Order: sequence, then structure tokens, then C-alpha cells
Amino acid sequence: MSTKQPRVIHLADYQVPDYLIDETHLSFDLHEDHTLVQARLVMRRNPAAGDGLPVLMLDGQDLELLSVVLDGKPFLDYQLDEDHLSLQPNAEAFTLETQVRIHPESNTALEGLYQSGSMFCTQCEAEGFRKITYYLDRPDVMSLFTTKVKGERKRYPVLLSNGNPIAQGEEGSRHWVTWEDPFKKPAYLFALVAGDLWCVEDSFTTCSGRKVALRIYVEPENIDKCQHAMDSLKKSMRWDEEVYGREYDLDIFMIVAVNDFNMGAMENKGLNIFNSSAVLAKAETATDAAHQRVEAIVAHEYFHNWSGNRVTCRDWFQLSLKEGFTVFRDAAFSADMNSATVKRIEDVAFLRTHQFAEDAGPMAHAVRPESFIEISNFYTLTVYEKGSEVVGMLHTLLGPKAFRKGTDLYFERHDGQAVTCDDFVKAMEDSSGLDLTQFKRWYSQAGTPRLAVTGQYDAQTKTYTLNFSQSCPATPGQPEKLPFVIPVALGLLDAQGQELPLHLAGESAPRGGHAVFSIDQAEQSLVFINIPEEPVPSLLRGFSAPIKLSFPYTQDQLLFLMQQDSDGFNRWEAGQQLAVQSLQTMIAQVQRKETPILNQRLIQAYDALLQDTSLDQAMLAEMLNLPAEAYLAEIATVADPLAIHAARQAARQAIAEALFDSLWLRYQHNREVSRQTPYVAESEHFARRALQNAALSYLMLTERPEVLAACLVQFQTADNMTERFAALAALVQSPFEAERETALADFAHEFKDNPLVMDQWFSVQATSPLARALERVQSLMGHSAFTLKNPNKVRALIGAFAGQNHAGFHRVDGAGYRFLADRVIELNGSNPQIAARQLTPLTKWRKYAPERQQQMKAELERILNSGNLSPDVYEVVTKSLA
Ligand code: TYR
Repeated sequence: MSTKQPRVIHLADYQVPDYLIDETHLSFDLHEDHTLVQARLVMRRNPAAGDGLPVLMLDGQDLELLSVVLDGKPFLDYQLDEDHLSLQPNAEAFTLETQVRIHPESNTALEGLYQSGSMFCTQCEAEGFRKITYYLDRPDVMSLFTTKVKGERKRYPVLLSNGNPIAQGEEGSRHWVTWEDPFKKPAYLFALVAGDLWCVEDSFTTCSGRKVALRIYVEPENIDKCQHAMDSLKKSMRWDEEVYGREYDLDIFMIVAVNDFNMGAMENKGLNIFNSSAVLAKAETATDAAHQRVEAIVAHEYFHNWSGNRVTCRDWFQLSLKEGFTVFRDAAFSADMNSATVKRIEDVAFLRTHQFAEDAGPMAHAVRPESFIEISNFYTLTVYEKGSEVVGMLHTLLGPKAFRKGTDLYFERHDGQAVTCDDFVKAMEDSSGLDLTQFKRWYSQAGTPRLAVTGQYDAQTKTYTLNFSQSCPATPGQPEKLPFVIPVALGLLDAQGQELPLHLAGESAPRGGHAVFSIDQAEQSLVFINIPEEPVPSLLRGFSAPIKLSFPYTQDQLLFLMQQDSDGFNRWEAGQQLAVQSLQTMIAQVQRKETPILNQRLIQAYDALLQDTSLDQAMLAEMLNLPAEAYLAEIATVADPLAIHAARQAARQAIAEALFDSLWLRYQHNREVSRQTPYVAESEHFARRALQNAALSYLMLTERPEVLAACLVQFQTADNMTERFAALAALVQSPFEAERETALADFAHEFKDNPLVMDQWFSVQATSPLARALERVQSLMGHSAFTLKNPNKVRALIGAFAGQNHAGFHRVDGAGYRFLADRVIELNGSNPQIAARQLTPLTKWRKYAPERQQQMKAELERILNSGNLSPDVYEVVTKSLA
């Protein structure tokens, strides 16, 4: 069957809803082979939508309609098509009742109501509610919900929905609970859970003294892995009160962990549903990174209660209104809980590698997109991560005080409303008095702006001039761009590394040693006076804008910034630039079949860092980490994945050999402290283990027996997953075949019943740069712990291989591409959202040399012609080929 051409939805076509739903009364009757859903909707004509009574069109998909009742009378005069139930109301206000039958037990797309293992759960964002009942499934229709859930008492002792429980009862072997949510909400925030779940309970007293019950529900075997999420929740609640003045508003806050989930987690009102990978964590089974991810996602979903739920989006083009802002909030929270500089480094490295690639590729879109076929495809790095950077730039331009005034105004003005990105910016304008008209181009123009900077020192007049030239490449549908407002935080350093006072010509006084300047024209200069010597500029400190900045630094200047800059982020950045320069030379050497030689000065700089015991260890670990292969590919004009891999490996090897003694000393010291310290999930401990494991990963490249022995001991005896997994990863990448295979087998044996740990086990093999990675991945697909039905498994094995194993995926024979295309075709039928996401590596085909381009394109075409494509996959494939 060929694919039917899906409809394109445009922001410009937005219209207010014709009808409103004041009350939504739902009743679910859960059975093993079907579920009955009754909906009673108290509706009225939307006064803002004009006169007359237009046809009412309710959204609905895959529903078996059993009955329609209008104002208490059976009603037959309706029309049904694949996506709607339409009828003509004859009054301004009316009550519509429907009954439908649905099949959660066979719902593999994991949208709407579905089963995960033995439990029922929902995922309604963005348009899943229409798979539950006929409704106005759009975020600007907000309603008061009452939900009755009925099921077998034995199988489903726990029955949950949004809000507070108000009634319950028994009917033979079945029981029911009715929940009432006192806050109006759009349907995408609806949730229902039924299952045999245990819960960990705690409480939180809000700033106004209200006691809120906190519950985390999990399957019984996971009851010992909830404490970290609970601690994170309480920290988030306190932080949002202290930093944003936001108090929680219900008497109960629930989190439920489910194994089958398309994304990280979902902020349903009062009943957050989480991918179990984003809740469960304890020392023995979760790494430090997993602990930090849990903390960040718990915070993110909790913060949505205000930035998303109390104030929501008018339409899905405004998605970044809630997601960009909430990512900004959770990043600030994580920065406060851990090392702020390291958090910033991680976020920027991620943004530059992945979001910049998206912004330069066929799916490039603005933070507020103009059109889409399938909204699920727009839960992107651009909407989330770049959206967060845009809010961050507002924070930088306004300063913390005016920004907070702005968020207070935004929450107060729009509480209970569904609003737009413009409304958010307007609140910032009104609180600060700034005109943000031009700034708003960040919401409408796609692409990563470039800022070329040069500096000129005039010894005679003691002035230093910075010249800025900005541009932005064309993106699909946007050939020309207008200048952005780019906040550039900077300092000018003297030879001792001291900040010189920043005194702009024409201004009466200096602005201090560190200041933010708005660059808002295509060409622009800043002239600084009273500069006694030629300074080294430290530009874009803290990565104050999501752009590609270039400055013709000499190696000496980069080394100087790496050692001297008071801005921690820019110290790291200088080291990265130096490493990029050297790696690019090495890549060219590999391509010419020469021996790649690492710049000695980089080695010396790393050595100096290793000697500096005052440096934060997490920071040191970051600084020793060479730019990722994916980043080197992103910044290349034509990416050569095999040469990139070979060059980076050679560089790592050279560092390991040259700095063996210092790395070994650091490793042994930290390992000893770890051995003597019980596991603590806190920043100082994360830092120690990060450096220990970064050192181990280098040291193993030397293949020395004492390192192998230490690695095996760490693997076998450490009491926490962070150390064990790092040792396993080092073994998996090593040539010690016997040790590697034994370790993998032991690990799988020990954790065979823990799906999240098995995900790690799949990933570590999928990302191994050793030969025959694809064959290994193929054979792992047959492992008893693997299934294509579980999104975490797909991501752990297929996603990790195609997205992170560049050498394996880009094999010259094209087998990696074929493998991925086959999986996408398979997944298209069962889970379109996941299928579309797995496509990302193939969409980057234009980055590679002609032969690879041909192979990758051919696979995209094969997918396109495989027939019966979901709108999700259709959109990504056609846009990639366009
Ligand atoms: N709103 C969720 C978040 O906090 C994301 C999400 C979106 C989750 C769609 C699930 C889903 O199907 O980021």
C-alpha cells in the first residue's frame, strides 16, 4: 500500500475553538481485552468565536463509537470519519455524552491509553487524548475533569487519575475510584494509571504551610529505587518556591514509573508519568549520570506545574513556551544542586553537537515552527534546548531581577490561560521596559547564527576595537535572515590574566571587568578606551548566545585562556578549540595516510591541568575530554567518520602514553577514596568518580597489565554502578578479549532481571568502536532481554549504535545504513514516534562524501517506498530528501 499524503498544519491558520468544554466527566471500565470509555461533556459555544452555531467537530482516532446522547436524548444524526465525530448542536449550551470502546491491550504506539506490562497508563501529549474518547483535543480548550476508573480489584489495586480522590466503591470483584481535578486543564494533561503498584510516601510543607502528600508508585521489585527521585522532588519544590516564588497547588503529587514510554516523562496535572529510567536510581544499579538525569527530569516535570500546566500553550506551535522555559528552569536548578560550570559545559557540548546539527539539516525549524505534519516530530532539540537558550538570553539581557519580575508578571497575568510565546516576551518587555521586537527573531528564524569577531589594538590611543559581523545560513523555507540580538558576555584580559575595566568610548564610566553587550546589527564595532596593552578577549562567556563565534586566536592565546580565564566555561572552551585545531590536523593526516601526530602543546596543557590540585575535579574531567566524534563531524564541511574516529583514537592514545604517570596517580588516589567512601549521590562525589573514570578510560589505552588488573578489581568489587560500569566500558573498548567477554557475561548474569541495567549493557556494546559492532548489535537483537516493543531497548541498542558508533554505523559497505532503515520500516508499523526518531542519523546524509550520500539517500528512498508510512516517518523522510 502506498502512503496517503498527510495534511500540513500551519501556525498562520490558527483559529479560536468554536466550542468550549466547561466540564469533562469520564468513566473508564478497564478489561483485559477492551476498555469502555464514557464521556459527559458540558459544552457551550465559545463567545470569542463569533455568531451562529457551526458544526461541532470532535477529534477521535481508532475509537469504536457505541452511543451518542445529546442533552439526555439518544442522538443519531452525527457524521463519522477517520478522525472526527461531527454533529450540529441546536443550542448555545448543551451536554454531550458518548460511549466508545478502545483497545489499550493492543496499543503499541504508546499514545492514548495503553498497557505497559500488567499496568494501564496514558500518554496524551500532544494528541493522544483523541485515542481515548471524542474530544476537542487542543491545548486551548481547558476543562474541569472528573474521572471514575473501574477495574478488577486483584489485578489493579491502585487506580489513579489527576487531582484528588473523592469517592470509591466495590462491585463484586471490581472496584472503582473517582478523582476530581480542581484546576482547569487541556486534555493533553489528562492521566490515568491502574496497576498492582507499591508506593513510597513522603510529604512536603509548602511555603504557606500546606502539607502535600508525595507518592512515587512503582512495580514492587523497584520499591528500593525511589529515594533519590523523592529527594529530588522535595528539592525541586523548595527551589521553585525560593527562586520563582511558585508554590504547589494540590494536596497530593504523584509520580508513576512505567517501563514502556516514548519519552522521558510527562507532567500530567498532579500525576506525572515517568519512563522508569527517569525515576529509578540507587547506587548499585544506576550511574552518577543516571542519578543526575533523574534529578533533572523530576525537576523538569515538577516545574511544568506552573510553566506548562497553570499557564499552558495556546497551540502546539507554542510548544517552546512551556518546554524551552522549563528546560531553562531545570538547568538552573541542576546548576544550583551540582557544579554550575560543569552543567553549563555539558549542556553546551550537547547543544552544539546535536541541536546545531538539527538546525543545519533538513528538519531545521524555528523555536516556534511555522508548520508541521506530525507534532510529535517537533519535540526537538530546537524547541527544547535552543528554546531554553532563548529564555537564557532574556535572563542575560534583563538581569536576574527584571527577569524574575517578568516571570511573576507572566504567571499572574496568564494563570489559567493558554497563551503564546509572544505573551511570554510581552511580560518580559513590560517588566523591564526593554523593546524586544528584534529579539523575537530568535523565535521565528531557524538556523545557527554565526558571529565573526576580530580585534584591533591601537597602542597610540590605547583603544581596543572589537569588530562583529553576523550572518545566518539559509534553512528550509527561509532563504534570507535578518540580524539577531546577540548578547555577548565578555572580558578583556591583561598579560597577568586580570580583567581590564570595560570602558566603551562615549560612555562616562567603565562597566566593570565583565559585561554583556548586545550585538544587533549585521556589522558592528565596540571601541574600548584606556586599554594599556593589547588584551586577550574572552568572548561569549558562559556561552551567552547559541551561536557559532569565531575569533582568530593564536595557540598561545588559547593556552593562556585555558589557564587564566576567570570564566570557567571559557577555560574549557579554549581547551576545546585547541583540541579541535589539533584534531582537524590529525584528521587530514589520516586522510593522507600519514601517522597522525597530536600537538605537544595540548599534551603539556593537559599535564599542567593534572598537576593543578586546586582545580575542581569534575571540571578537570571535562577539560580532559576531547571533543566528541559527533561534534567533529558537525563542524566539518565534509565529515569523514572513519578518519575522525581514527584521529581521535590516536589523540587519546597519545595523551594516555604521555601523561601516564599523572593519570595513574590521580586514578589510584581517587579510586582509594571511592573504595573507602560509601556511595553518595552528591556533586563532590560525582566529581571524584568522574575524574577517576576519565583517567581509567585513558589508562586502559596503554594496555599495561597493572591498569588491566586495577580495572578488573574496580569492575568486580566496586559497590556502585558508576565505578562498575566505567570499568566495564573500558574493558569493552579494550583489546583484552577474554576479560571483556567474561565481564560482559558476568554483568548480564548478575543484572538479567533489571531492564534498566540491561539497557546499559546493550548500549556499551552498541557503542563499542571495535570491529564487527553491527554484527554484535544484530545478534543482540535476538537476546532474551531485547524487544523492539520497548522504546528504551530500541534507544539502547539501535539508537546508540546509529547515533553514537560513528565508525560502526558509517561502515563503507553501507550495512549500517541498511540495518537502520530496516528497523525504521519495522517500527513504523508498531510505534511511529520511535520510528521517526530513530531516523535522525540518516537525515544527516548531506554531511558526507558523495558515495556515502548515495548509500544513505538510497535507504531513505527505500523507506519512503516501503508503503503505508505513518505521518511521523513520512514527514521526516520526505523533508530529508527534499
Ligand atoms: N512534556 C514532556 C516533557 O516534559 C514531553 C513529552 C512529550 C512526553 C510527548 C511524552 C510525549 O509523548 O518534556
